[in-house]
Amino acid sequence: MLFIPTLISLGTSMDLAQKIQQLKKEKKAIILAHNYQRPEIQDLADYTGDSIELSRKAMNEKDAECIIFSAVDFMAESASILNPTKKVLLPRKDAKCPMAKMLTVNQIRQAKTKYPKVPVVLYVNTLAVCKAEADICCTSANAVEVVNALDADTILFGPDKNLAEYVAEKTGKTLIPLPSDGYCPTHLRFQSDEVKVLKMQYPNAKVLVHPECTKEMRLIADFIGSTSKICSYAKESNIKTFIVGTESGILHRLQKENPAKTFYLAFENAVCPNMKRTTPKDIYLSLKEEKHLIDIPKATAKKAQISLERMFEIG
Ligand code: CIZ
Ligand code: SF4
Repeated sequence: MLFIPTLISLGTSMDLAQKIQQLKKEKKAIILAHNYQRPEIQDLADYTGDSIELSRKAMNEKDAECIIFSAVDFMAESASILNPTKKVLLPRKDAKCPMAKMLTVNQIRQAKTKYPKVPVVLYVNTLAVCKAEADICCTSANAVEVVNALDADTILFGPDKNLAEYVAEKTGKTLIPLPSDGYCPTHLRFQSDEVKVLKMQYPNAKVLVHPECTKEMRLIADFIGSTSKICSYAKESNIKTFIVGTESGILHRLQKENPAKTFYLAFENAVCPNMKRTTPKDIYLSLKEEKHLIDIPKATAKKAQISLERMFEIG
């Protein structure tokens, strides 16, 4: 029962795949796909991973001049900030993360005025203009480490309230959520009751949950981690069956990397519509017409880069 609603991989036609390969060579391009992308996009990509893993891959690809970043807006922005000499293209302009939109520059500035000595930690799921206002960024893979490393007991943290709550539990620090109720609509849909039903069917299964899920999901989890950490946990574990609480796209990578293991999505409709906008045809058009170029004003990019680099110094 590996169920991904309406997203059965149809693959990419030979013709289209060949054209993409040809254009990739001509443009000295690489294709990076987030773990939540459609299976056929993951299969086309040079690398699949989480947003920062992918940005760092791009940094190591010295000969690449162009990066097709198949994901959502803030991820392509991070790749562009970290790879200022390369063209970064987001194949679908309308692939936008609703959680990233929940935080505005004004909200950050107001919070800074209200709490002048409190450091601002922003999850990478923020737009570049917001990253530019942060003291440091974090991902779901290193948020606990980043907050622990700061010489402060109270921290402004945004935009995901669930991640803030999880990091507060792990570090014992006070995290003030910014905004007060930021969330990922896809991860919010997971419910512990559905996991309990699956656990009855598969009593030996381990439950792997993303920290963007609610507390009731975290309480039922055997392991809480980012997509990259969920992938390494599944690979290293001796267990053969897993119930997974994150976006559906991850199942393709998990199954591909662990053919002898079985993965069940904790909620069948855990689909992020923005992550699923991009199709192989969009990748082709993006390469051919060099669209949509991420173009962040230099001053903003520079400040956002500092927030990201501070994170790398820790994590
Ligand atoms: O940064 C990423 O890639 C996100 C948002 C998800 C994850 O946990 O990998
Ligand atoms: Fe944003 Fe959630 Fe979609 Fe990730 S899964 S891109 S956090 S809406």
